[in-house]
Amino acid sequence: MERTLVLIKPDGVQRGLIGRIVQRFEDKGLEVVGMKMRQFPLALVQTHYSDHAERPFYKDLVAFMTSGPVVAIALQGNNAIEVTRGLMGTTNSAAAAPGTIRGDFGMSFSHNMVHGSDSPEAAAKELGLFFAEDGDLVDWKPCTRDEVYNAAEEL
Ligand code: IDP
Ligand code: MG
Repeated sequence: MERTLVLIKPDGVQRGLIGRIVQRFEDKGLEVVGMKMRQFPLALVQTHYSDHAERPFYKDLVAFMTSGPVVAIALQGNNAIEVTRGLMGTTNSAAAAPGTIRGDFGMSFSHNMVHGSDSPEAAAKELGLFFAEDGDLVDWKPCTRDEVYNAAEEL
């Protein structure tokens, strides 16, 4: 199964959306295998967004992401990266489709409540930044897994 990193950004935490955002992922059948809340250090957030270092919004982005508490979540499932990005919606919340997290809860490009890894390489990098391999991630099998998936086809 694939793993991906989700961040609930400071706007999502401040607006009291942690529960409703996590609910979306649980409802879909994604499995939570790690979760921590921190005001993460600047160096970590800069490394996390290093691919965007040359973009005009980079400085504001890292300032925003270190301005308050963030919830980091490790999710697991078949095709978890793409499924998670689909649940999040497009980057600009105002244009994101209804039914997605950004489409249902937001109006902003930058205050768009959630981050999700966009490739297997990014997921590996980002999970490694936010979670220690030894101890921070939990290997477990939800008792619902054999119902969420058709084991004959998908597991
Ligand atoms: P993503 O979060 O949908 O993957 P990225 O292009 O990876 O979007 O950008 C990272 C984050 O930077 C976005 O989630 C958003 O918060 C911010 N961002 C991206 N593009 C813009 C922009 O044009 N204006 C303001 N903020 C932006
Ligand atoms: Mg991105």
